Amino acid sequence: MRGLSWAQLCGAAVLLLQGQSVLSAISVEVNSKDSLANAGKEIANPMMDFYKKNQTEGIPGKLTDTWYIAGAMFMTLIQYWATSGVDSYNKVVKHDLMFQAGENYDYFSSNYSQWLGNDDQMFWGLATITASETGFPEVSGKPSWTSLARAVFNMQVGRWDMTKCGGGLRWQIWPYQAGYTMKNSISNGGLFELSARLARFTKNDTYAEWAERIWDWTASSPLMELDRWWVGDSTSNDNNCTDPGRNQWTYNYGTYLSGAAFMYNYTNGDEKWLKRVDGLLGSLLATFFPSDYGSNVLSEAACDGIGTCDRNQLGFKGYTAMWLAHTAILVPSTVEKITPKLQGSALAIGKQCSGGSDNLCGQCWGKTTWDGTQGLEVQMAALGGITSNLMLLETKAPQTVDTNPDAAEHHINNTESSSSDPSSLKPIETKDKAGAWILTVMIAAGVIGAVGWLIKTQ
Ligand SMILES: *[C@@H]1O[C@H](CO)[C@@H](O)[C@H](O)[C@H]1NC(C)=O
Ligand SMILES: *[C@@H]1O[C@H](CO)[C@@H](O)[C@H](O)[C@H]1NC(C)=O
Ligand SMILES: *[C@@H]1O[C@H](CO)[C@@H](O)[C@H](O)[C@H]1NC(C)=O
Ligand SMILES: *[C@@H]1O[C@H](CO)[C@@H](O)[C@H](O)[C@H]1NC(C)=O
Ligand SMILES: *[C@@H]1O[C@H](CO)[C@@H](O)[C@H](O)[C@H]1NC(C)=O
Ligand SMILES: CC(=O)N[C@H]1CO[C@H](CO)[C@@H](O)[C@@H]1O
Repeated sequence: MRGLSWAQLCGAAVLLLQGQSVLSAISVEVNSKDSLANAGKEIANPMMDFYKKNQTEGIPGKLTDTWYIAGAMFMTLIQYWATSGVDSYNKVVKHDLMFQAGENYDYFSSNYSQWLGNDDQMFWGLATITASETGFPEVSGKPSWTSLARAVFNMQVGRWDMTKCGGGLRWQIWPYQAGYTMKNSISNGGLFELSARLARFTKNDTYAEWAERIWDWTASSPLMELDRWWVGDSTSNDNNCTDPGRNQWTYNYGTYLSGAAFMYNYTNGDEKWLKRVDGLLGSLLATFFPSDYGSNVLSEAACDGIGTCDRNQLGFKGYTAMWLAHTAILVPSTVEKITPKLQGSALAIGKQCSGGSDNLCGQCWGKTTWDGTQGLEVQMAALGGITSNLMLLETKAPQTVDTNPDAAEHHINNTESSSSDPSSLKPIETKDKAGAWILTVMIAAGVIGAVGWLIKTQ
């Protein structure tokens, strides 16, 4: 049979595929601010619809069954506004981000504090330092965004735990929660990143000293292996933190990488931090840009290809993309490595966001058609991926107090930080574990009131 050649057939198939994706995908030109800003809007609009529908408690900034995700979403929206100029979401972000600071302006409202982990509170800290770095408008009559970030920092370093594993932050805050017996990377890496960003923004060395301390402890623990720049997920306090949880997540690498990038820039180019940036960047790129998707598309490799990411995991790629962009900006020698990876990811996001009539995004950016997932978290991740490319086009580096004096740090009085001073807690010995457990719960109850029932049930 003579007819169409293979080349013609393939050409026809490609045309057909391209035709389909053009019809239903979001158009993305990686070197055009306008194109990226528009793509961001197309992604953020449905995200905000999910946000409204999900505020089922009717409380601003409180999503059903989760608290930190709204904070992570505000972080993403602030970065998007700063680089796109699209300010249509600012009013709600400004109001709801401040609202959730709570009665003590420390993102530890008694509504939620009895079940929060350190990583939950940390995300709000990152949202507020992002506000300071981008010059997001302050709320008059309220503490500056930096002051809120500082309150989170101060509470968290107050929980630095010398009773197990020579230091580190526990995952959970209260002994009655299972994660209290673990130290994990996102809590420690998140506080490391927050410290580094506070240091660079405020130029206050207290934060830099803590960044050094958190890095050094992490590197001495099984959470990080420096010889291969490997970051694990968690480690158990029993056995003195000798066993790492081996799951690989983008955002664990992202926090340590971006924190190291802020420290490199803050120290005006300390070689020590450059080595850490280069090491972690190498392993992040090797681990999370799989060749299956052409090596330039970010993947939550443990779950997005098989479609099993949980609600939390769906969001990680967006944060990681923005932290990669920070790295490219603050450590100029990395820009050539990072740019093609973020550009490839944005192009892939354009194709993946092709679900339904309003181009909903799915979870696996490496797949060229919508994979069927929908919700606030996948929209947020896609917005982060687009925003990371806007950040690369932005000529202004993250600000400091010199250019944004309105966001200077101030002290906020709050009662919890003094009463949770860890030096007032004795190390818990095995023999008096139960007694100490109840004592600690009582201290907790004294602080937050809401856990009184736990003692009664003993
Ligand atoms: C705490 O819960 C109360 C009662 O539902 C609500 O009115 C208040 O707005 C909540 N505060 C925060 C910070 O979520
Ligand atoms: C526990 O680990 C820390 C560092 O991770 C170390 O400094 C300490 O000596 C260890 N303690 C024991 C009893 O092994
Ligand atoms: C630096 O930050 C620490 C921690 O928030 C604070 O206690 C100290 O007062 C700050 N120093 C200055 C000069 O603001
Ligand atoms: C810090 O970041 C700025 C902004 O991108 C950059 O111009 C500067 O070169 C960086 N500093 C170092 C030491 O690389
Ligand atoms: C903070 O607490 C200190 C000591 O209790 C007090 O002197 C100061 O006035 C308080 N500041 C504010 C703003 O409430
Ligand atoms: C009412 C509503 O939209 N609920 C959604 C809140 O968000 C979760 C996670 O994305 C969805 O599973 C719910 O359907």
